[in-house]
Amino acid sequence: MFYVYFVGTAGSGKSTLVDVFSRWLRDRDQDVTVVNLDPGAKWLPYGPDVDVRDYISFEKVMTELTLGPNGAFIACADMIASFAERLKEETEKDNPTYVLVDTPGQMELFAFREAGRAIISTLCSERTAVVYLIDASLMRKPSSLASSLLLSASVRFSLLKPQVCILSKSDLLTKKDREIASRWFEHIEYISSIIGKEENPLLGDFSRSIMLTLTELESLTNIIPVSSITGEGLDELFAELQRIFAGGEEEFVDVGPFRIDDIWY
Ligand SMILES: Nc1nc2c(ncn2[C@@H]2O[C@H](COP(=O)(O)OP(=O)(O)OP(=O)(O)O)[C@@H](O)[C@H]2O)c(=O)[nH]1
Ligand SMILES: [Mg+2]
Repeated sequence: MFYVYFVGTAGSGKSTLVDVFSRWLRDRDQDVTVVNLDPGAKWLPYGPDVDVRDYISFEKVMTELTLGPNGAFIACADMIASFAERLKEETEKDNPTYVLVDTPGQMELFAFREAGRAIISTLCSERTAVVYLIDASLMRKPSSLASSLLLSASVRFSLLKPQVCILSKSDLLTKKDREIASRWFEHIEYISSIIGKEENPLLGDFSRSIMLTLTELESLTNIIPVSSITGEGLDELFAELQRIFAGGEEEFVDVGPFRIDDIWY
């Protein structure tokens, strides 16, 4: 059983890709279970096999705990972790080969809180990969791509799982966008020269520093352009996941939850 979590900023195309990729896999005779972890989802493009909304009502959490939407989302995120064992049982019931997990629009609730890591480790700590979506609309400037890559690296360091970075909604990419994305990794000098031309010199310096830091951290990996509309990149995404699950990418060593004692003693 292989778990794939789709993570990305709000509206980056996670749910649509989970829908399209699950159908793509099923067309290739793969057994797939789709899990929705977004308690606030009003509508989903797919019918989830396992749905966190069966356990938690976002509206109820808001009214009963008299919380605003952000507070309610945080409360829900922590509650989901306490249902993780039940979600796992439900997910494993049909013994699927692939489990595709759609995560909440408020990415930080899943990626940067302890609850997200707890859910991942309860469902299945090994044989897990993260697909990180960078919205193609953030590709308008090299500096936007730089900050998106930094966010992607933050998610990687927070969740400590092998990660595939994709440029979602690739049907919206211009020829120039594609050129920048494809050459980002190959020709650092070329990209530095593009960034240097940005109007605000501070942005240029900032982006260049981010890029060099990511290079040092070996966090610059290939970005796969993927479109849920044209189907571009789905085969490449699948191949990359296969490579990870076949053991092609080393996992970070998971040192478990952070404890303050670790610093002092
Ligand atoms: N052009 C284009 N639009 C897309 C693609 N994928 C998704 N969209 C559109 O982008 C919008 C957001 O898509 P969702 O799949 O709901 O994104 P999401 O990341 O699940 O959104 P949240 O859960 O609210 O964070 C919708 O209007 C989709 O139709 C794509 O590949 N190409
Ligand atoms: Mg969604």
